[in-house]
Amino acid sequence: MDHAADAHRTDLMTITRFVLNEQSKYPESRGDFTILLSHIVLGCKFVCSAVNKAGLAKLIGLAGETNIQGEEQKKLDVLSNDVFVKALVSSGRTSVLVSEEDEEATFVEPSKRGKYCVVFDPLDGSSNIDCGVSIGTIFGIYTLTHTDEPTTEDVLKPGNEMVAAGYCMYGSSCMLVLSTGTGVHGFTLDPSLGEFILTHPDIKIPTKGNIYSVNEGNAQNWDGPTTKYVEKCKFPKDGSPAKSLRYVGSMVADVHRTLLYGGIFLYPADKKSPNGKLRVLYEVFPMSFLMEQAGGQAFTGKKRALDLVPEKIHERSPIFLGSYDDVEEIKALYASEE
Ligand code: AFP
Repeated sequence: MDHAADAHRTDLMTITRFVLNEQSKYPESRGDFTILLSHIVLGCKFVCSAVNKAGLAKLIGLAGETNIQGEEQKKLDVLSNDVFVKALVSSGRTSVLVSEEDEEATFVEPSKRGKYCVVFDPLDGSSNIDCGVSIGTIFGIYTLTHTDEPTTEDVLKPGNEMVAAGYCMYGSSCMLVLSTGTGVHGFTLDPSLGEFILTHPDIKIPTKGNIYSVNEGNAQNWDGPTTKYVEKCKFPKDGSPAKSLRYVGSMVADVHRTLLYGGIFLYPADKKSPNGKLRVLYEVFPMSFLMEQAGGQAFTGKKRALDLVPEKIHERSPIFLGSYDDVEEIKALYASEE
C-alpha cells in the first residue's frame, strides 16, 4: 500500500486552510480577509447549487410560474446578486460593493462596515444559462485606505491596487480560482464535503498557446491591429501552425481555458462599441490580475489593463489577455499603428 499517497489524499487543503496559512505569514493580520473570503465562498456554493438545479427548476416552473411560497421565480442572475450582496454585507468586512446587476454602488451601513470594497459580477455569461454552458462569478477586492465616509472613489482605482481577485466557474465541476497577489491557485468543490479543495496549486499560463478566442461575428467592425492579429492566427506566414479557435461566449469559461491551456482571449473595440463590451471593474481587472499573477499579460490596445483608472463604476474597455508571447504580438501590432 502506498502510505505516502494515502496521507496526501487525507491531508485536504481546503480554501480556508490555504488562506489561513497565507495569513500566518503576516503577523499583523487579524483574519478579516479570511472572513470576507468565507462569505464569498458561501455565495459561490449557493450559486453553484442553484445553477445545477436550474434545468429542474425550469421544469417545475412549467407547472406554474410561481414557486411553493407563491412567489414569482427569480431569475438566476438576480437571485445570485441578492445572495452575494447579503453575504458580503453580513461578513461585516465590506464598505462598498459594486455589482454588475446594480446600477449604483451599495454602501454598507456603518454598523456593518469593514475595510474591504468588493466589485463583482454575480453570474457572468448568463445568456448561456438555458443551454447548460459554463458560467461564473467574477470578483475583485480593494482595501479601504481611509476612515472617512466611503464613496465610489474607493473603487474607481486602477486594477493594480486590487489586493485579490478570482472567479468561480460553474461547469462540469465547480472551480474557484483565486489570487491574493502571490500566484494563482485553483480549488475544486468536492460536493460530498461541500468544501473547495486545492487541486491546481500555483497555476502558470504557458508562455505561448495555440488557441485564440474571440467573437469573430464582429470582424467586419474591428480595427486594423485586431484584424491583422486574427489573420495571423489563421494564416501564419512564419511557418508556425495555425491557431485553433475556441469561443464559449462566457468570459469565465474562455479565460479559464486560456489560463490552463495558454493562448489569447480578445474582446476588442469595434466600430459599434468603441470601448468594447467587457466591464473594467468586475471583468477586465480581476481577469487581468489573475493573468499577470499566472505569468501572462493583459493589454487594452493602448496600455497595460491593470493601469487603467476607471471614471465610472460600469465603464467598459477593450481587452486582450493570455499567454505572454501571444499578447506581445498584439502589442507590437498596436505599436506599429501609432
Ligand atoms: P452575458 O452575461 O450577457 O451572457 O455576457 C457575457 C459576457 O459579458 C462575457 O462573459 C463574454 O465574454 C462576453 O459577454 C460575450 O460577448 P458576445 O456575446 O458579444 O461575444
